[in-house]
Amino acid sequence: MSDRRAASPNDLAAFWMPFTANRQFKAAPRMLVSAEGMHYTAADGRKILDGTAGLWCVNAGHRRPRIVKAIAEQVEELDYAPAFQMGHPKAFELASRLADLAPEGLDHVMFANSGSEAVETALKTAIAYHRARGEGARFRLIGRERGYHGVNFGGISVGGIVANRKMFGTLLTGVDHMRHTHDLARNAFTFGEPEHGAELADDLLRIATLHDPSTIAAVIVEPMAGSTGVLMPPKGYLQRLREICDAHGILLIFDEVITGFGRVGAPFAAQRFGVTPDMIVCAKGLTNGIIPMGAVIVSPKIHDAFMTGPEHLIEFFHGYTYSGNPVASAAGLATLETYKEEGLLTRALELERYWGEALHALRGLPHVIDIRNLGLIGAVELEPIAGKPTQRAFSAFLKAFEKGFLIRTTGDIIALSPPLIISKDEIDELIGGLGDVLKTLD
Ligand code: PXG
Ligand code: PLP
Repeated sequence: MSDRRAASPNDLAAFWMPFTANRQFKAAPRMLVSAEGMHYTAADGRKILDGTAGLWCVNAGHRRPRIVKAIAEQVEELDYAPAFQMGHPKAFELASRLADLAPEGLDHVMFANSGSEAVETALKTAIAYHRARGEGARFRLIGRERGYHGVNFGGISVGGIVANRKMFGTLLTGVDHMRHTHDLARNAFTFGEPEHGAELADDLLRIATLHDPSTIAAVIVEPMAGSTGVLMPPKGYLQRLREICDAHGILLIFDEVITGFGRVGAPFAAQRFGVTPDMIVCAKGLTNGIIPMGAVIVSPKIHDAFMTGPEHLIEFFHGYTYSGNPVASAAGLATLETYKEEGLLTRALELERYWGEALHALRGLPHVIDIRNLGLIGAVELEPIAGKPTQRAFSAFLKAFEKGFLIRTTGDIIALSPPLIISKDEIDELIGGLGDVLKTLD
């Protein structure tokens, strides 16, 4: 090692941080040094109430003993096993548990190491599935405006967040986008699913007609669009998408990276909304955020289409060095046990009314133009400062951190998604604190 390390102790420059205003952060760093349950501890010793479950992932709260122990024991026993042409028991066990948890009809699991990788896996599987069954002309992928599907090339191509796309050239070809469903004029301040907008699903029909439905492989949507600012599905919208896909042989992929694992009061949003897709993409809450892991849960029709040809040949040329990694698998199993033991996968439904009413009580505070809620998700949309979009919400984020709680902002939308273990008192503390911050905004 060179002595460069000694020359720059704790230098913040080397780490080019993801999705961060690096210069602003490094001028006034916000460091978290430990965590337990509903709280972080900041570098200055303050306790910070976690209003966002980390980045929508720590659904069972922080540093849960069962999960920590499972990881420690797994490292002692088997640190790594090759993912290709070899196996280890826990990956199979976790796949089985995930299949049990998923809606009926989704029962095979592929593993990845993040939501972004799981998205790529699902998109490739969709195109390859059609080709495997002799419909290679179905290559188009349809996403949606304001969709977020991670940051890899497939995901940003079907995604619809302009800032995540515009710097990166031509992206994938053969992609089109439906309109988003956000409609403040008709749906502002709705409690739960909005009444208006099911007809926006017919945009899929328009696009399918334009390209001819026989060229479309799959549609990918977030059942509830999280990253883009919490956009709820209008009543009947997802059902309508399912019907159109069925009528035209198009696969429906739900990206449940955020909505999976109890966030909307059921194991998956598919169950909450009563619509079964052909594939579910998940990550984040799969391991309670502790070890990176993603997964794609697929229907037997998709899996079986690949299980042809000579048995000694690889059926699908796709996978990652760390697909089903032993430590991640152990974390996943312990996480699912924790969710089950504590009833966390349905707890958001039990708290939905209390949570939603607390949130909607912020109506009328300065700059608030919408409040929306579902399960243990909430959003407060602010009127942007003229000519300075994002600044008002970001200043709320900074003030909240100063006051001891963590929120997320995207554009001028404040998003809340606390760990599913949150108590009613902590809901009052979080939303009361947010109200106090909103009153002080310019
Ligand atoms: N799909 C969806 C629907 C997501 O929400 C990804 C894919 C990508 O997952 P990875 O693990 O590659 O990040 C996501 C991730 C936020 C926020 O604050 C949201 C995400 C990630 C970071 C921050 O809204 N979503
Ligand atoms: N790049 C190189 C040179 C590799 O050898 C590999 C994997 O073997 C990868 C990228 C992909 O890495 P991963 O399997 O971790 O996604």
